[in-house]
Amino acid sequence: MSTLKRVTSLLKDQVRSHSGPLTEQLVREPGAFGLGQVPSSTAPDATTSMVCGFCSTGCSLNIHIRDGEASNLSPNIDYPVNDGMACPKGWEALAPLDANDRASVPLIRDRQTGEAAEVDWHTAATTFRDRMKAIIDEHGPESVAFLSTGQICTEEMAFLGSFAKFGMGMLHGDGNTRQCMATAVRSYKESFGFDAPPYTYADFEESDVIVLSGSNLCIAHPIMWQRVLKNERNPEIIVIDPRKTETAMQATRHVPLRPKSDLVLYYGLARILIEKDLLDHDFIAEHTNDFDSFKEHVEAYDLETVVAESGIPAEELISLAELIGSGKRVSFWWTMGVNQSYEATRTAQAIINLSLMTGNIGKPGTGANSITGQCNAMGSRLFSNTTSLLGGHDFLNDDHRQKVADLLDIPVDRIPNQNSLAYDQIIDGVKEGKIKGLWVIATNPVHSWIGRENFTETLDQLDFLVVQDMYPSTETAQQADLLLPAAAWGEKDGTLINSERRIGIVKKVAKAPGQALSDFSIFRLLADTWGCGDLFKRWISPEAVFEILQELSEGQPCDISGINGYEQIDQQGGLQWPVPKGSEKPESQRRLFADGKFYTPDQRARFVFADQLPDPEPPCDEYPLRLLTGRGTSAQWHTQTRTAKSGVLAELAPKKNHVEIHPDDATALGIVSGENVEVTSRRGSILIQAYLTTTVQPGTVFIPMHEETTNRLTLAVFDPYSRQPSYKSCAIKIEKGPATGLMS
Ligand SMILES: Nc1nc2c(c(=O)[nH]1)N[C@H]1C(S)=C(S)[C@@H](COP(=O)(O)OP(=O)(O)OC[C@H]3O[C@@H](n4cnc5c(=O)[nH]c(N)nc54)[C@H](O)[C@@H]3O)O[C@H]1N2
Ligand SMILES: Nc1nc2c(c(=O)[nH]1)N[C@H]1C(S)=C(S)[C@@H](COP(=O)(O)OP(=O)(O)OC[C@H]3O[C@@H](n4cnc5c(=O)[nH]c(N)nc54)[C@H](O)[C@@H]3O)O[C@H]1N2
Ligand code: SF4
Ligand SMILES: [Mo]
Repeated sequence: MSTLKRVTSLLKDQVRSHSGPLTEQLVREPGAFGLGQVPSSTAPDATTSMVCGFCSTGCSLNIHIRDGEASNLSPNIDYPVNDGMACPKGWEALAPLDANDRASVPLIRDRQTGEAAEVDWHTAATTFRDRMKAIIDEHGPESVAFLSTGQICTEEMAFLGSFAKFGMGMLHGDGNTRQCMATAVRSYKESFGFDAPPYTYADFEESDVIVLSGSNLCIAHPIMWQRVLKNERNPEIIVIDPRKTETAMQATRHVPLRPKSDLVLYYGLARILIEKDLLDHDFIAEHTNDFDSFKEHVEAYDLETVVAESGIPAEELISLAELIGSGKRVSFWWTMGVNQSYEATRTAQAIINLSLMTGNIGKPGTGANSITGQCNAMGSRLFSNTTSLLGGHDFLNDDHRQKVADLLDIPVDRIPNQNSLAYDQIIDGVKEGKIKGLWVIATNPVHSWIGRENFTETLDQLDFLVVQDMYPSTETAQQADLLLPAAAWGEKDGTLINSERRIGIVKKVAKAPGQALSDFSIFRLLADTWGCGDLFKRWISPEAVFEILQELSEGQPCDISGINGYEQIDQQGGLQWPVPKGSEKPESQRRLFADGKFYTPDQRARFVFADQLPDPEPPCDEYPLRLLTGRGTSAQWHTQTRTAKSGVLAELAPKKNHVEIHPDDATALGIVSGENVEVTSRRGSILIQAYLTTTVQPGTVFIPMHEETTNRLTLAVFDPYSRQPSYKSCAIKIEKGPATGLMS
């Protein structure tokens, strides 16, 4: 019997006992639930293209299908993002699907014995319903929450957020996009009136001056870096990063500022621009508000202060400001070195302010451009129903709630009129025993959450932990009371939105293992079992949900109501929002704000600024070094549940976890390269190999985030506006470790 037939018949046996529209459909149409052949439109031997499911670049990959199953891939040469290129993760994107530890059947874990028993989907879905309902009945809707992701399809995120909040009555749900993009969201909303990254990747090629702040493009977005290299204008490439990263090495200028001195640096640059009158006065007058008070604010950031705090010499600061002020087309790009800080939002806005005051926005090669991280972080920002109500709406706005209720044909009182707790507040809720049921989808917080030294104990306090993942082996899945096995990228249909607002298609080109279902189908099954399937009558397929999202977006800045189904997206090389109804065939590269009109009520951008905040944990006598964390290599993805499954990628990754130390610090500590050392923060201690390098400044060290132990050290502090974790700084000490053993 073929695998497909075996799986289908197995599934039929298992769901036969349960009646109900959903499970009947499951038996009738296994394909609709992620089981079955690749799409019928794809011939048994064919090539189809889809966007990559790792990073937010959104490269298109040609998937070569043999005997109805993806057999190989190559980068698409006809896509406006990657022009025929892919990074190692893209080339190896199919490998994680074949891993031998894929989750293929739902599991229920016995807490006493720790043993996990295989169950059928009916048991899994009714267990989910009964245990979550029991918690809600006893402790109220605030006692359950979900933590989601930027790595599933937009339609899936929307279904999850809608089922959880409108169907189950949950009030609290957040996602790993909080760890990643919350700062950009908040700063854009305040400065531009909507969460709207304005750029298109062509801007990399059309700039004269490219300023990269806290962004290691060569490692984290290698194909964006390839776009930079295609720039024929001989651009100045300025990298503002305390480390001499791979990107800094390739740049024309590296600005090795002291960690966490960005705000002072950008205010200082603004002051020089004002002093030297390198401003776009017309743009400021016609399209912005609050410049005069900003000008007053930056008065305090004189050269002496900025030199002292940033460590960048005065002449370097002046020449940097002159480059920015006199460049015709200056683009500012930032990533986690900015977003992940205790004063992240105001820092991002300080960058936005530089672009506004020099009029570098809305024109080719310009912009205040936040680069996203995960393949669908942008989808989650707009449609996950977590921080904002579906389609960038506001839970606190009665008109928005009514509009969404009418469009979805659900009672308005199903839509919460309060904001969800943020990720850290949900975790606090678990610690305090207020949140007793938690559903974790496509994220691995036991590894990735900040300062998580007691995280496993925290999760143990829950009455019920549900994890929905493609592997049962992740650090978080191993703790689950109920594991829901999910189909992965390549095994399901839907859309992802990349960094430049481009909606791209993903397709089912491989069968999910065993009984694993697409996240979409899991949400359908759970909604039906919960008894609220009626609310989601129209939510029958990813494309049907895409249509609903189009309706919800109408009239919003992210209006996509004019897209003619998946087919148009597929044929046109992805589509950048907005595409309102009646749009002409959209150009393949589009940026926002060409008319100088922003999304604020008076259509003007705002200069937003604030005083510096105190560093929550500066180095001190006991912990004299500063720890930075981030991406290690282009072959490693986050907690490595996927990339570790590829032999090729594993070969490209470091064999041992390591801490990068400056030789001066190492000498002072008597440490040689390759030696075991103990790195200790106020929260914990880890053993790790020392790697001596001058890419880090004396007094700072760097540990990649890919190793499970890194976040035992980090300090759980958050930006007050975005509540994004400050992953990139805490105080540590290093001591010589045991001579042998214990190393990972
Ligand atoms: N290979 C690979 N690619 C990825 C990912 C991955 O895991 N692996 N993850 C994706 C995701 S989700 C994201 S969010 C992006 C992240 O992409 P990036 O933000 O580019 O990556 P990071 O290494 O986290 O951080 C960037 C830089 O910030 C610097 N930094 C630290 N502190 C400061 C500071 O105070 N000021 C300044 N200016 N810089 C500072 C660090 O030295 C680091 O080089 O990458 C995406 N791409
Ligand atoms: N110290 C430190 N920590 C950090 C960072 C840092 O710079 N420093 N960066 C932070 C950032 S920016 C991010 S984005 C986070 C990332 O942190 P995580 O989200 O925890 O990392 P991932 O390894 O990407 O986890 C994704 C999970 O989803 C599963 N998965 C993949 N595809 C699917 C699917 O289609 N369906 C389902 N159901 N599951 C799927 C994977 O197996 C994996 O378990 O880490 C954060 N943590
Ligand atoms: S750059 Fe990002 S989207 Fe492109 S192939 Fe690599 S991981 Fe995939
Ligand atoms: Mo991220």
